[in-house]
Amino acid sequence: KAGTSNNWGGMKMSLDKKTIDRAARQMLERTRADGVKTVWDRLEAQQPQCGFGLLGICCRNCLQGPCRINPFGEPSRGVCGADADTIVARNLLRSVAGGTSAHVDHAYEVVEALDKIAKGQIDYQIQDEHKLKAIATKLGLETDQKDITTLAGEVAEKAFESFTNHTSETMGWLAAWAPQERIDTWGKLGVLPRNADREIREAMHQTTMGVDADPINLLLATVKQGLVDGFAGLKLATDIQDIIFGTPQPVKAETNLGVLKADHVNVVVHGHVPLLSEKIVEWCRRLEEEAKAAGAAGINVAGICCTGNEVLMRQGVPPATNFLGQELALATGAVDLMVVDAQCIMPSLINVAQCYHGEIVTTMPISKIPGAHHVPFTLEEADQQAREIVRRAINSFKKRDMNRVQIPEEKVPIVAGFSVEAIIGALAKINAEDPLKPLVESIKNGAILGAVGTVGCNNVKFTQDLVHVELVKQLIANDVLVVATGCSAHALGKAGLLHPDATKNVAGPGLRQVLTAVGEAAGLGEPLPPVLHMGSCVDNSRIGDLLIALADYLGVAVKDLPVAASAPEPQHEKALSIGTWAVAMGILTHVGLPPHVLGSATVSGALTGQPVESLLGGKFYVEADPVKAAEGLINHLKSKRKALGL
Ligand code: XCC
Ligand code: SF4
Repeated sequence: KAGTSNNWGGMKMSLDKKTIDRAARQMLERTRADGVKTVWDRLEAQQPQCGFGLLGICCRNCLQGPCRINPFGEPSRGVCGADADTIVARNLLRSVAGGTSAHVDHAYEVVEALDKIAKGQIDYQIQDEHKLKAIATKLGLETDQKDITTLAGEVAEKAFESFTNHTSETMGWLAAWAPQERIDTWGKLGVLPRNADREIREAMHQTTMGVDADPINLLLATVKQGLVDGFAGLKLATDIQDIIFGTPQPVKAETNLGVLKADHVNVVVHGHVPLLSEKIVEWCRRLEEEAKAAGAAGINVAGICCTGNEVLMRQGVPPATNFLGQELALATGAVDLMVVDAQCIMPSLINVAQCYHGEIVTTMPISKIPGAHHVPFTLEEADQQAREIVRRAINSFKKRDMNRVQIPEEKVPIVAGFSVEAIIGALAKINAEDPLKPLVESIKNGAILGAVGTVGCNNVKFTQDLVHVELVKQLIANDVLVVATGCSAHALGKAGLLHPDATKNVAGPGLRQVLTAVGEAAGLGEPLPPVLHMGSCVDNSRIGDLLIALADYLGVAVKDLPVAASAPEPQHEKALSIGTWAVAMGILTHVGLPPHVLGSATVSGALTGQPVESLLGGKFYVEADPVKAAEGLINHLKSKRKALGL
C-alpha cells in the first residue's frame, strides 16, 4: 500500500518497494548484481529491530543499566525506578538536543567565519551588504556611517551572544525575530532559551541519571530545545550564510544522477555547511584547465543532501540525489571524489567507493571515516585545501575505469532559489507598494487554500521519495501552495514538481492561476513552480520568516494561519528538533513516522494531542499514508480558514 513503511526488503525486496526514483532503481540493480550492500540491505539485516528501542523504553544513561521496560507488564521500572514515561521523555529530549546541537554547531561555524572576515583573517567576502544591514538594524545596531566590516564584526558579536552569554536574558536571535505573541506564550511556559550552549548543556544534565523524572517537565525542556534549534541553529545559520554567500535568487538547474558527466571530472559535495562546498565549487571552476590537461572535458560539480541545496540555491550546482541516493551516486563509477563535512554522511560510502571508484574526502575534525582521505579544512587555509581536494579529484579521474562507468539518463529540470527576498521580489512585480498583498488576497479569496512546507529527510523505512511526492501531488492539486527544503525538495525535484510544467499539469486551477499571474508579472515567461524550493534544512528558517511576515501583515498569530508543516520521511535527530520548533511556532506538523515515543502514552499523547496544542497552537500529526496525510492537512487548512472567517 502506498506510503506505508516499505517493510524490510533488502536484497529480496522488489526495487519498486525500495524507491520510486528510476535512476536509483537502475543503480540498485547494479549493486545487487555486484553483491554490493546498500542501506536497504542493511535495514534488512537489522530485522527485527529492537522493540524496546522502537518504543523508546530502553535506557542506558547509567552503568546500572541498560534497563528496559516491559510494555505489557513487569518490569515497569528501571533499576533506579524510572518508569516508561520518564525514560521515553528523557530519550526524546536527548534526541532533540542532538539535532539542535548539529544546527547550532553549523551556525557557530558560519558566525566564526563572519567574525574572521570582519577581522580580515580569511579569504571569504561579504556578498550581501544589504542583508547585513537589515539584520544589524533588527538587532538594534546603529548602521549609519559604519563600514561593512565593522558592522559585520558587531553582528558576529551579537550572534556569539546567542550561543554563549553570562546573563539569564532571552537568546538575542530569538528576541529579535520571534513575534511578541510567541514570546509571551513561551515565557508563560518557562521555555524561553537563554543561550544555545547553556540550554544544550542543561538538556544533557537534565537527562542524566537521577535528575529529571517528570515527563511533562522534560517535554517542556524539549520545546525549549526546539526554540534553540529554530533561532540559534536554523535562523542564525541562514542569516549569516546569506550575508557571506549572498541571498538566493531563482535559478534553473537539473537534478538526478543524470547530471553526472562521463567525460568530466565529477566532484560531489555532500554534507551541510557551505563554507566548504562554496570553496570547492569555486576551485572546480578555477582548475578547469588542469582537468582538461588530464584528459577530461572539464570539471562537473554536483551536490547531495543539504550542502547540495546550498550550492544549488546560490551557484546553480545540480543536485545529484538526496540522502538515500548517496551510495548510488558512487555506484555509477563516475564520481571521482566525494567531499563531505558533517551530518547525514553514511560511513558505508567507503565500501561502495572501493568497489566502483572514487575517493571519499572528509574535512572536519569531528567527522572522520576509516578508509576516507582526510584533508583538514580550515577557514584560514580554505583556498589551498579546496585546491588540494579538487586536484585529488583530477588525479582520481585519471585512475577511473571508463568501462565501468554507468550513469543513468534521468535528469529533470528544476527551478530553485526561492528565498523570502526572492518571493517578495516576484510579488513586488505585481504590487510594488504592497508586495504581500497579492499573495494574501489569493489566500483570502480561496484561490490558494493555504500553504504547507514539506521538509526533511529520506528514511529507508519508506519507499524512497514516495511519501514526499504523493503527498505533495495531492496538496498542489487541491490548490495548496507548497514550499520545500532539504531532501524533500530533492525528492520533489526528481519527480518534476519544482518546475513550471507541474503548475500547468498538476496544480489545481486556483493555484495555477495565481502562479501563472506572478510568473507573467515577474517577466519569467512561465508560471512559478507549484513547489517553491526554499533551500536546505537550516533554510526552514526562511519558511518561518515568511510565516511571521504573513501573520504580521494579517494582524493574526502564526498559529492562526492556514498553514502546516510536514516531514514525510524523517530520519535524522535534526528532523525532530526542526519539527519541535515548528510545533512551538504554533504549526501543525505532520510526520510520516513517529519518533521513538510510543512506549509512553503520556508523551506520545501529549505530542499529538490537546495538551501540546492548547499550550502552543501546534502539535504533531502522524500518518504514513500520503493520501490520508494530504487529506488531514487539507482539513486542517480548511479549519484554520474557517476560524479566520475565510
Ligand atoms: Fe539529512 Fe540535510 Fe534529513 Fe536530508 S533532510 S537526510 S537531515 S540532508 Ni535535512
Ligand atoms: Fe536504568 Fe535508571 Fe540507569 Fe537508566 S538511569 S540505565 S533506567 S538505572
